[in-house]
Amino acid sequence: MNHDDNSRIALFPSAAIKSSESFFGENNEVLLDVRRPKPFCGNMVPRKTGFYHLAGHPERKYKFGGETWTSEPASPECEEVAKIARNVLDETSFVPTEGFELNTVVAQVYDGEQGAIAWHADDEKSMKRLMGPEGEMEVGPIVSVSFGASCKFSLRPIEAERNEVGKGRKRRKTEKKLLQDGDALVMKQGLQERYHHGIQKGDISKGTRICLTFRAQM
Ligand SMILES: O=C(O)CCC(=O)C(=O)O
Repeated sequence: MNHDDNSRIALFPSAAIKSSESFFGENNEVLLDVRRPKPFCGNMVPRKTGFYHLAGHPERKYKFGGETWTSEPASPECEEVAKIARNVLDETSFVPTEGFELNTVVAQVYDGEQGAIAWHADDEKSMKRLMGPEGEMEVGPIVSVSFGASCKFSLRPIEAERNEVGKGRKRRKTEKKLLQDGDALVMKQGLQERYHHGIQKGDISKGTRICLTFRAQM
């Protein structure tokens, strides 16, 4: 599969060649169990979130911003996208590791240009961790598949880097990746410990965007 790979992420353009309408119906009615998180600092959260477990796996919990979601069984459409996510992961440099399986899905539904998700890492305690090259445990790879409106996905190091020019002034360089309908993105093992990701306000185009993120949870 054609993809753009670097040490942190791999992007697979059009991995889900069926459009969002054929996966989710014209009104995305298959993702009925999404809910808007509680207001944060008095502000409405500009997206809705759902959480599902894949076939053959038990119910699990997802925590974000002090809130907990209990998984529902994934819809057949989600299961279909899960196959794509697993295929995509097989195409990366990830070596299949015993006991590591994508088993849950976080769905984010963004209402167009106001949609956003704050800087964060998917590093909850429940995430399955694998041994890293230096002997430390790291969150395993995570695969997201985007549908509908396009967005710029932002990534920046958690630790500030020394700015050689600015004599010790610190900078954190933000990298942005364009994600379009049907694109899959792999956040590789070890990324969550070193980088935050998010989508900034104004970085989603008009229309609804759905992102399904496939994770391995304990
Ligand atoms: O919508 C996206 O592409 C990112 C979603 C995300 O970061 C998350 O669900 O934790």
